[in-house]
This record gives sequence, C-alpha cells and structure tokens, in this order.
Amino acid sequence: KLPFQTLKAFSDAHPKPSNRHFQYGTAGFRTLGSTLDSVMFRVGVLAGLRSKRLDGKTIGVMVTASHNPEQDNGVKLVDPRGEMLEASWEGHATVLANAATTDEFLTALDALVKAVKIDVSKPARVVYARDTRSSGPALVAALEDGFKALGIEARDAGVTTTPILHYLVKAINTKGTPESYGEDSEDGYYKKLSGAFKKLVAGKTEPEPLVIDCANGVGAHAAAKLAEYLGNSIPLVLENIATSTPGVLNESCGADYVKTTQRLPPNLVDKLKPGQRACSLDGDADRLMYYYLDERGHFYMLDGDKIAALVAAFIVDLVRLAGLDSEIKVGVVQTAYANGASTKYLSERLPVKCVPTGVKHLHHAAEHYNIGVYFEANGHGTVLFSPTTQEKLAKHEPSTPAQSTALNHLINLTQLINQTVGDALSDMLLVEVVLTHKSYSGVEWNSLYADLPNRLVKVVVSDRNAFRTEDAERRLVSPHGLQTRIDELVRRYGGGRSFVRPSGTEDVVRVYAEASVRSQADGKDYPHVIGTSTYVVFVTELAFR
Ligand code: G16
Repeated sequence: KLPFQTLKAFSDAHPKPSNRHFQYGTAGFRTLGSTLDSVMFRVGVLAGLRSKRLDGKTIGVMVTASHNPEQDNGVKLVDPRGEMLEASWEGHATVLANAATTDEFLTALDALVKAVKIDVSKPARVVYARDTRSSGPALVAALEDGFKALGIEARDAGVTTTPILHYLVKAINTKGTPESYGEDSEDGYYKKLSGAFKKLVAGKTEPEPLVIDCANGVGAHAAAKLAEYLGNSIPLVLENIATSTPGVLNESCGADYVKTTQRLPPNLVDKLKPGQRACSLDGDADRLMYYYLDERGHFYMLDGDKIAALVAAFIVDLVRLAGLDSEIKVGVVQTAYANGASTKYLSERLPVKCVPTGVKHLHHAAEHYNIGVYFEANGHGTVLFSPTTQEKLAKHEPSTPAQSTALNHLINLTQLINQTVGDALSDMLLVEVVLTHKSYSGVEWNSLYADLPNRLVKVVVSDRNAFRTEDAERRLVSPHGLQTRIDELVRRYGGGRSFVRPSGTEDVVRVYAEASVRSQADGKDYPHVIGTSTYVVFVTELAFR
C-alpha cells in the first residue's frame, strides 16, 4: 500500500493554487516558476511510481524551462533509456497535477496505482537536475519532498544540462550491461564525447576558434568543462556565460533568439570576424544554431535543417565508403517547420518523413531507420543508430583500408552523438567533425541549398485548443474554414507554404509562412513578416474576433 499518512503530510505543505490548470505538454509542465511548487512535489511522487512500475529502473527528472523567459520554469520526466516520458503517462501527470486538494491527489494516486498495476513494494529510483534559473532551488526542494514522501532513492545531479541528465539516466540504467552507455557521471559524459571527437579529427588541421553563445544559461558551465577535456583539439571561445546575473538568461541571445529573429545576438556583433564560425545554445543546451558573418557583415544562419543536411550527407557517404550501403539505410525526420528547400535537398538523396513538432515524435520516427537523422528547424535533434546497426558496425569486416577508416569513423560517431535526445554540445562537435573532414567553412556548408525566405510569428488567441491540426500539423481541421482561407492566400505566392498550429509550450498559436521571394509588402505591425505570414496572422486574428 502507498504510505498515505506521509504523503498527506507532505502534500499539505504543497497546496495546488486554485486558479491554475496545469498540462504536461511537449516539454513537460512549463509555466511561471512561482506557480509550480505543487506540480514539482507531485511530479516527484509520480517519478517514483513510474520507477516502481518499471521494476526500480532509474527515472530522470529535469527542472528547466529551456529557451523560455527566465521567470518561467518547468519539469519533465525522462524514461529509463534516456528518452522522453511515455506518452500515456503524460495524461497521468496532468491528472495528478490538477487534483484540487490533498484528498483528491491521494485518490488520484490510488487510482493510478490500480489502473496501471503498480507494485508499490518495488524500489523506486530517480536522478534529478536543474538549470540555472533562480526559481530552481525552491522548486527542487518541493520535488525532493515528493521523493521523501514515497521513500524514493534519489540522486542529485545538481545544476546541469538537459542532455547530460538524459545521458546519466541511460548510463545508470545500462551500467554493467553489454549496452553500457558510458560512465554514469558528468565527467563520464565529457570523457566519452571528447574522446570520440579527438579520434574523429586525429591528423586533421586544427580548426579556427569557434565562438559559443551560451545564452547565459547552464550550457556555459558544461561548455567550459567540455573545453577542458577537448584541450587544443578545438579552441572554443565562450560568450554569454553570466549564469548568476538576474534577467539575462536567453535575453537577446541563445538559439531561440537567433532562430526567431534571424539575427546575431547583438553583443556578438563586434566580436565575430568575417567568416568565423559561431553557434548559440539555448537555456538548457539541447538546441543548437550556427551562423557566420560575411565580409560585409551580412548574417547567415545555419539552423537545424542545415545541420540535418550536413550530417545526413556525411553519414550516407561514410556508410557507402564502409561498403555497407546495401545493408544500412539512412533516413531523415523533420517537422512542418523544415524549410521547403531543405526538404527538397534531402528527399532527392534519401527518405524523409514529416512528423508533428516535439522531439518525442521525431525520435520515435527516427527509430524506424537503420540510421535516423532527426532535427527540428529550431536546432533540436540528434542521430540514432539502431541496435542492429550498431551490431553490424561492430562485426563488419572491412576489405580495404578505406573501408576500415570509414567504419571506424562511423563507430566513433556512435560515441560522439548523444543518442538519447537533442544535445547542443554533442551536435556542435558533430558539426565540427563534418566541417573538418570536408574542409568546409560556413560558406560551403550554407551553399548546400538556399533557404526559402520564411517567417514564424506568435499569435495570442483566446483559446489555442480551438486550433486542431492534421497531416503532421500541416493543415487545420478547426476553426472551421480557416484552412481554406490559408490555402487561398498561399496560392497567391510563388512557392508559398504556410501552416498554423497551437504551441505545446506557450499559450499561443504559431504561424509559419515561406515563399520563393521575400515580399516587398512586409506588414507594418509585423516588420519582419513576409506577406503570406502577415495575411495568415490577419486571418487568424479575424477568426477570433
Ligand atoms: C520544446 C520541445 C521541442 C519543440 C519546442 C517548441 O523545446 O522539446 O521539440 O520544438 O518545445 O514547441 P512548441 O512550438 O509546441 O511551443 P524546448 O527546447 O523548449 O524544450
């Protein structure tokens, strides 16, 4: 039986605010940090139940609001293989978070235990971490109360990045098994990545220094430690590392700022030399955005789509050079946000699938390929090597020295890439490997294909749930009639494409539009919006007046 007395005592100390509804969305619970105390406590308890349900395997809990504003915070659960929480449990999380009183919470817990047949006598283990937000310590204390209330064996991973927490979960659960993912410590992570990187660039010319915008977030700590392990294999220049200055996290910097404004973080303007490679992480270091300036100071962005194109082509080449192209098929997964030009470039070369937004969707689709490359345009992504592919790589006997070299590169890539989830630092090293091998600067990389001009706009509406989509979020089913109007608009623009979808992390609707030529008729209210988008926003607003 559940320890109801203890649970009750703890729960009473973490009452749910009466005027709030919480939802476990695309990235867990995410909202104003000051409202999340009860949610944290309850998620702590839920993590323990999930672990008991899975025979005491270690579950991860990450306290972060990633790229969102500093006053926001959030929490997400990580399943034993380092992946996002299984979808059916998202609903359980939402139910528990919204129980109005302690009694209702206990009743909901009891119902969950019965419904999913949890043996409460099983052990429960979790590992947890937080980003650098100032609301973090208090929220972690509430989470720890959840652990105490259920008697969970909990390991504090401190202040670290989301991808490192995912790494730890997998490393802990595979420790001592043939599938061991690495040493179950942060140092183990740095050692694994830097070791593989050094092997992959051995004998190549040392690259020019890479500038990293750390978004004034936890990525600054991790990048600094990683730099120590990398030594002089790649010189890193860290910028935006003020993790203890209030108000600067993700502010005019970071991967999301760069992607949505399509601009350089203002404080890097005088720091980048023409042609110098630079990249931005987001607030929990799971997204990556590359860019450079040309001689005239013009900004070029290399986003998740460009990373996918670069990496997929490189891996396809290596598979062929290793003599494995008939046995190992590479595929790519994108979302509707992928630039049309990237989809065209990639689908001319390999299979490409489109799925709804959210890493969990991309991750699952990528698992269906022997090697699945997945990236969201926002820079969130990774590469998955299926277990059979990893076995093939380990057993394959190359017949020429060239095959042997390519095979070793592929094996080292399986170590360099954090296969549990999108990881900005691991992806950054992956990009650097490819650029080094190909002797590419940003210019050659950027010229793989030319992005179609595009805009992404947020629209605040009275009820975002009224927007329902189909066809991997590319078409609206409701509100009635809106899709037809969008279709009419899109037809007016050469190469036009547009879609509207409700955000899973913010209370807004997102409008995306792209066309072959940037319109001259940029709307006044939306100075960075091309014509199609302006009109879609207009239509969207009209639908809600
Ligand atoms: C999260 C998800 C991403 C998603 C993003 C935006 O990112 O992990 O997969 O692309 O939210 O989602 P939406 O458009 O639904 O708000 P992060 O970096 O904030 O965890």
